[in-house]
Amino acid sequence: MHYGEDFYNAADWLIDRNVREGRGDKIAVYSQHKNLTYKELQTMINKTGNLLKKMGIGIDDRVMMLVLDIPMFLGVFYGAIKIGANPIPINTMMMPDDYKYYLNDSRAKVLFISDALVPQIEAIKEDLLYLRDVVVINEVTGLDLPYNHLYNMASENLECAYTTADDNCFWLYSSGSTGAPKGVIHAHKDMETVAVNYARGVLGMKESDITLSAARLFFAYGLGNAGYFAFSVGGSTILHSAAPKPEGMYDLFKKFKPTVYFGVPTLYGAMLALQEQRDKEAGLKNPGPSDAHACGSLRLCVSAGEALPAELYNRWKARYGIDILDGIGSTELLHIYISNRPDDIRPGASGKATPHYELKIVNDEGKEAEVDEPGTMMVRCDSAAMLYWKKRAKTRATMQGEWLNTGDKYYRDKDGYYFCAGRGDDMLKVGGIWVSPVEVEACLIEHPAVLEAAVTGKEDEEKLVKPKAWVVLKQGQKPSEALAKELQRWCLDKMAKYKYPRWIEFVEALPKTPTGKIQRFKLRAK
Ligand code: 3UK
Repeated sequence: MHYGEDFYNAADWLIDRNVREGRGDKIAVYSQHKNLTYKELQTMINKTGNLLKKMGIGIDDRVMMLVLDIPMFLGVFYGAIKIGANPIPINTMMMPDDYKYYLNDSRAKVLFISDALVPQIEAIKEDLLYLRDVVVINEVTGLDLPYNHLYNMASENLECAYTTADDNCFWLYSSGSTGAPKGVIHAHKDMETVAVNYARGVLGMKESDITLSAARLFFAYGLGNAGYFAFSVGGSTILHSAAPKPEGMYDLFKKFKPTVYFGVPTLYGAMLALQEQRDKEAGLKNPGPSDAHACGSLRLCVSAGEALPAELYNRWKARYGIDILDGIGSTELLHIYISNRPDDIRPGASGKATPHYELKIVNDEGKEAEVDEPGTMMVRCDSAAMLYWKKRAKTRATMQGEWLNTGDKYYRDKDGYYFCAGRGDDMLKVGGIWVSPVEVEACLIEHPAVLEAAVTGKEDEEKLVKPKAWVVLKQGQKPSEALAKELQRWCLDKMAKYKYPRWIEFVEALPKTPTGKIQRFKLRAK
């Protein structure tokens, strides 16, 4: 292939460059069942890229990925990118109807799916309009036949497609309070922009670092943490396919000795609770950093997805002597654009702008907000998504020329630190993942006993927001503990588990505007 000067391919910069620069024998990926050197990772990517080509996939085609955090995730993701196709990693915790939407909306021609998730698509097989092939992956044995055969036969050599910095590279889906999830399209250069400015610029990531992420690779947060930060500096990453649980995280700390850990507030809370329980059982009176064996290899922790309460930061720091850097990111901006710094931490604040990311807070009059005045956070940077796939109105509302409207309310204090002041819409972040109150309400209303429902965020004992439902029952129905439990069960069965209301309060009526819109802010104030 003869490339022009504008050639740029993300897989070339992140993977092939490491081999060219002599890191071929260095471990790139640690995982439960196997470790991969950079050379082995490159080979896996090349073979997968060649397999895709054999299947008729080429430049600008979409490849959907319903894949757990296993090494082959990287094979498919970068294999697709290398041939100019666009991988679309999808949340593995959703329901069949969600997958039907993603597959038909994106018009992906092929789906790679972890074997454990296959039952999720059985029921929708007949409704898929564009999907041609399904490739099933087992973490240990590899691809199902006949693809395993094709993979084994595939060449270990693969040239990059002639792509450029601005070419479509990958998509991620993001959900809003109303309307269907939006396909967020990122360009080839976006991962490098994030890696250079945030991973190197803020975290000081270097070749000796080993990353571990509680957030899965299909989130923009997890994709950076475990899918490309380490590769951007010739470091190593740890992949684990089990759901992130406190016990499992400590086991991974011990086994793989990460240097940078990326968590979410809920998990930091749960990990501390477990540690405090263990301290108690061991009869430790004043446990502190001196017996911090559990986190001995870490130099830094990161939190994102939702605000990290100062109290959690303080408890973690007191127990382990390690800082947690809270930072805010989004799928649209790809990663963290405001962050605390290792030498400059304000517990309870998001911090200051990532280098080369410009911030502007706009008040209700459309003017730049004063110190301490809340407004909408706008960001100008080079890693912003180009558009939402075939959603023009939403694209226009969010991608406003050079500035991107984050939808977050923020204010800046006199010292220049940025503080999160909630959302402009009613969206909730639960364990770092979006929950739309409208979706939970719609699910509750389907229950035969429910007339109306409203869902708002309520802080639990750790000061982390979880969904609470306010329910108006149909005539003849009586509020009871048992009915509340039944409604929770109903939600658990019909939606991804993290969305169910943790509290149910029965009320006579819901506060509404004259036009009949639920006033969730009035319920929040109750
Ligand atoms: C909220 C936060 C307060 C905020 C993400 C790191 O979460 C990520 O992306 P999403 O698209 O959600 C974005 C929204 O989540 N949020 C995220 N982090 C914080 N609010 N403090 C925080 N530290 O409403 C934001 O608009 O799912 C996080 C890196 C990449 C990401 N995509």
